[in-house]
Amino acid sequence: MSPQSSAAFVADFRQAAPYIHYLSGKTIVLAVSSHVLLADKLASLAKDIQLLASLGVRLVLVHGTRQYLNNMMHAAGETLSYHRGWRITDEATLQQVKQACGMVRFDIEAALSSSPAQMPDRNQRRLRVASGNFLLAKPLGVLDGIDMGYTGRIRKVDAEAIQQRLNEGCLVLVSPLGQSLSGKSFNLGLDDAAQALAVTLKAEKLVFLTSDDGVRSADGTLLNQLTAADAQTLLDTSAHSADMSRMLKAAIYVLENGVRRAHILSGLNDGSLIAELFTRQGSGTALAQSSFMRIRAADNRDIGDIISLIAPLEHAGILLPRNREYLENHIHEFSVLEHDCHVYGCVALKVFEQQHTGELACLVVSPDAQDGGYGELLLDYVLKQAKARGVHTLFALSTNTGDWFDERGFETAELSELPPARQEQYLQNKRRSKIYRRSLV
Ligand code: 1C4
Repeated sequence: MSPQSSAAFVADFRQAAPYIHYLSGKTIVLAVSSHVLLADKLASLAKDIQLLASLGVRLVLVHGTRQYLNNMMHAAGETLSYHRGWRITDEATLQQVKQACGMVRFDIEAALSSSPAQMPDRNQRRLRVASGNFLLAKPLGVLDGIDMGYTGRIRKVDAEAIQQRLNEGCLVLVSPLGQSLSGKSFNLGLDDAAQALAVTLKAEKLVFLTSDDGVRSADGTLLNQLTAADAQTLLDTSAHSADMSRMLKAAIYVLENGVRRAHILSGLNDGSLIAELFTRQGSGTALAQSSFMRIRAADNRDIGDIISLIAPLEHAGILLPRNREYLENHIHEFSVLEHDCHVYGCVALKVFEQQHTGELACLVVSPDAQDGGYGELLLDYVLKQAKARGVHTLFALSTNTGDWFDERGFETAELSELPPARQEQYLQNKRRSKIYRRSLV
């Protein structure tokens, strides 16, 4: 490996590491559209799914059938009928749906049975697939005078049975068919089944793998991240395909019902699932109930992350040394910036109440997230915090970040302007840091 590609690999691996840790033991529902399954992408998708399983992700895969059905109906010279976006399933169509489900299941099971290259012991660690009567259905009934036949809605998800299979290390494969208590089968919508599974299983994520790259704005720009409120506005204000509207509605529903993230991405691009789950920029659209980035007060659970951020800079002499004990005693002064559940930055505000002054200290943004404005956001946050606490002058001491403060409204100050306790510490540590001041009044 060349030094350049080795450095790129190390950077990518470092970026992925927190996501690997975070997803291990979590449940993800993958809703795979039939467009993807029919586009010869199953083999590469199966490799990515096996990789996820090998990292300890609990996987439930629910598949679509529409393209298979369309092909079968086309070959028979027939067409499918829809009403209000729902397929009308008569007796003959139900037989076709069952056939399509059978074909898709066998194809998926075969693809997932191939020996994954990344498994150390190829025979023992083969991914096992479990299927079953996990979805209890009820008929949709008569809509606007039209008998929807064997089109159904979810009545109940047998979460206990699915969890049992997941605990055994299986991937659970679910077809969009449900059974009623009277012993009949009903055809279900992929989005309907996927959202019910994600909510009932308290999944971490619902991921739609589709033929679209993700969600696009009215001007066609691919949107990497959306809040549920943004997604609702998009649904209300711009036109989308029927499939995209259904996925967006399902995404909003699951986010409102406890699922942390929904993702809509292309299943046609090789590796898109891995890029979406293990990189900050993703490959499609990630949706969350509220903003992905937030700055919040730190607590003791953040100490490990803060140490990881500051340790290299302490060794380089850029920051003052702060050990775990110090952090435990002063954690109330710290704030952290987190994006998508990972801590990417920290800052502390020390207030000297008698002098109405404060010090912005321990300001760090993780090297893989620098130059993206996080430093500025942390500064703004501390400025607001300081004002709210009656600080008139905010200081920052630095050996090498003077220009950064200069460009953000700070000016140089004298040692004598610092509160006496801070002057004493300054003289003791002999760092001869530059002192910067910004007036807040
Ligand atoms: N000097 C000048 N400009 C800098 C710079 C530097 N050292 N580092 C980055 N920039 C520029 C970038 O080139 C970029 O410029 P551009 O492209 O916009 O023209 C811009 O800043 C990026 O701004 P941003 O808002 O995206 O900023 P981030 O990259 O997100 O974060 C940090 C900026 C400086 C926070 C980040 O680069 C970082 O973490 N650096 C390493 C740690 C560091 O230097 N922190 C500043 C500490 S000063 C210490 C303490 O322990 O309390 C020491 C106290 C003492 O007694 O000596 C502090 C406060 O923590 N003090």
